[in-house]
Amino acid sequence: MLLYSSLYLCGYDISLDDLKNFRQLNSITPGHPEYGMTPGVETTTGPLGQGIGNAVGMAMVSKHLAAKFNKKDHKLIDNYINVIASDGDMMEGVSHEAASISGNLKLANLIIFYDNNKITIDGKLDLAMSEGVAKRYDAYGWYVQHVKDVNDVDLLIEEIEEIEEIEEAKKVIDKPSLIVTDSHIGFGSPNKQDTASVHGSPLGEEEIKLTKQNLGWGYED
Ligand SMILES: Cc1ncc(C[n+]2csc(CCOP(=O)(O)OP(=O)(O)O)c2C)c(N)n1
Ligand SMILES: [Mg+2]
Repeated sequence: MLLYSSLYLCGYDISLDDLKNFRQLNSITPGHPEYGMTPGVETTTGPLGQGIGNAVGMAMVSKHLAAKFNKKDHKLIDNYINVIASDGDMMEGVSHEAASISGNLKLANLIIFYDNNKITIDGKLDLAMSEGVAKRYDAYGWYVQHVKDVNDVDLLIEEIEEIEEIEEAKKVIDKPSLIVTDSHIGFGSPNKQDTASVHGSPLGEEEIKLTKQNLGWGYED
């Protein structure tokens, strides 16, 4: 929904009705985005870890094109590949291999934001994983930073102004970057925040009301 709503706000050919049809059969806003189905969706995702594999491929291509076409005073290719990845992405083997080779290739144009909400579809993350992801990426040769609470907007602004994780990440020219961002799934929902039940199901009418109250959200729609 973050992807689709961002595309909608950026003027892509996606309507409010398409957003309301999120995750419905035959809608152009399926739970797993698909290349060729939705304007602005440039790669198919869904299998956990695959997005990290895609991103590493994109970062490699970008580096290759830069090496081929950039001139000393004219940088035609200088883009970054920004990724939002989840606990499940960090679990999957494909992401381990992709992260390893991108450390080896020093893909400094790659920045992964790890949504460290410690919840998966099955429940608490430690049912299945308790490793130190940050240390693992450090060992692969990544530049690792930490944002303590992305849902605390004041703290986030303060931290970003203070440490400027993103600018900092861009200054590192010989390592890909991992920014571990601690977060709460279902933020603001009094009964469902930090639970697996909010991973893919709608909150429900009553809980939406309570969440809006809790967040001081004055709109009815
Ligand atoms: C390879 C693979 N295995 C299983 C699934 C099914 N699945 C979808 S989401 C998910 C885990 C969700 O947890 P997380 O990645 O932490 O996302 P969050 O709920 O925190 O947004 C699983 C196992 C999948 N999409 N891909
Ligand atoms: Mg999670």
